[in-house]
Amino acid sequence: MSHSVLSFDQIRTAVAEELQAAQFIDIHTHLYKASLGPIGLWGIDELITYHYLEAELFRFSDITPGQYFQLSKLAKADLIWKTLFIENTPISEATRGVIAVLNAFGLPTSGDLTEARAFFASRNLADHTREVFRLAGISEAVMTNDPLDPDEAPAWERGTETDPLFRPVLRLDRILNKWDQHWHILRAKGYDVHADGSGRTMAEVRRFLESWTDLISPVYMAVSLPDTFVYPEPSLRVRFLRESVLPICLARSIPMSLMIGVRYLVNPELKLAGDGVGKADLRAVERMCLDFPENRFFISLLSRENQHELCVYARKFANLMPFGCWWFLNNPSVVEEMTRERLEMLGTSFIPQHSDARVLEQVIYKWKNTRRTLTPILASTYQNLREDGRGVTREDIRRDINRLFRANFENFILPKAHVCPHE
Ligand code: FIX
Ligand code: ZN
Repeated sequence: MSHSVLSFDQIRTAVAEELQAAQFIDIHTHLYKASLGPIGLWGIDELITYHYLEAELFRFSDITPGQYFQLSKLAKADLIWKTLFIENTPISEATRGVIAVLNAFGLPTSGDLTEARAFFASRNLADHTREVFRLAGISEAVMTNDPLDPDEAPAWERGTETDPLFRPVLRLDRILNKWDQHWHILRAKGYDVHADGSGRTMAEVRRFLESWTDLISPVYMAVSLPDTFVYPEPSLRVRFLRESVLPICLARSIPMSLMIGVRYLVNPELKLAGDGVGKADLRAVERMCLDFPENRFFISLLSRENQHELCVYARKFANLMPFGCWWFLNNPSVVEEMTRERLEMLGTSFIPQHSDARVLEQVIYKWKNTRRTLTPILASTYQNLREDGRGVTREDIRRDINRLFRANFENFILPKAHVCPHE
């Protein structure tokens, strides 16, 4: 295969083509494999009632959240469509995303939702999912699986089919952040746990997590944490992390994903759309990486103000893998800043993006946007390299894109002994 050096002007086209051709791994989503039952969201009415769009609706419409949440799903979607897509121009990231999905299926992007509803109603979910992944250019999506979710857990306990398009994750928010509301569920399942963490609580939570690790084989464990997260501190959350969670992650060679910086329900009336953002104290990440040098940590932070210091910490700790432009950061203007500083400080040793998709078809626009935003960033980076004296080939670009969007994740979730030395 020719390894010819690209000209300055050929680089951008080569980057665009290689990004388009590459199949990405979407390392954090809220999508579900079909055998978990009807908890997975898909179709036009779910796309339009995405909580990002609900937040935007209340800025344009006089309807109150209380009135809105009384409406049926179809009525909510009709109101959002009329308000954000007809009476106003859909130029925000989330509204434009719905347009991109409709366009990807050749559906009208104006008028009413009749044709779109008929289209999605006609789709077979398994075939539709494969088509959506093809359009998005992803080979698999990593789920968010909650062992204490009453809508999800029973399906896992009854037994589910493995689906190569979806990878499981054990999500721990109900244990680590809401123990007071959930300890009794573990007790009812026969685990000798207590509200105050006394007695055999830590060992029993470890036993519960070990049983779920055996049941679902998660590729990592995960938790979202508030901007106020502190480590170390004399809290139950930190005790669970130190005595239950991280020891299992180490024993099973499973990374821990910490997603830090949420200010939960700053406006409770907005429900899922009510969360805000706060700058976190990353000395917590520093100490965890130091205290648990054999553990591996995926880290995603919600505050733009935390991003540069996260790059610095990633240069200090090889067991720290920065990933994604999370939630309020997943907008081209911020993605550009974050990706440029990561490339400048980390080379290709990070994971640029995840979709966080909650509705199946969102992966189409979220990954289209990622390719569109990253093309000029990667191209200018390679052009600088060329000008500084090292030619760039298409094979370089292909290898780097594979590392950014596949190999960094695949290697990080593999037991340490299995990492291929040349990767
Ligand atoms: O904690 C999380 O996984 C967050 O991504 C979600 O809670 C959040 O609502 C979301 O979907 C952001 O994109
Ligand atoms: Zn998420």
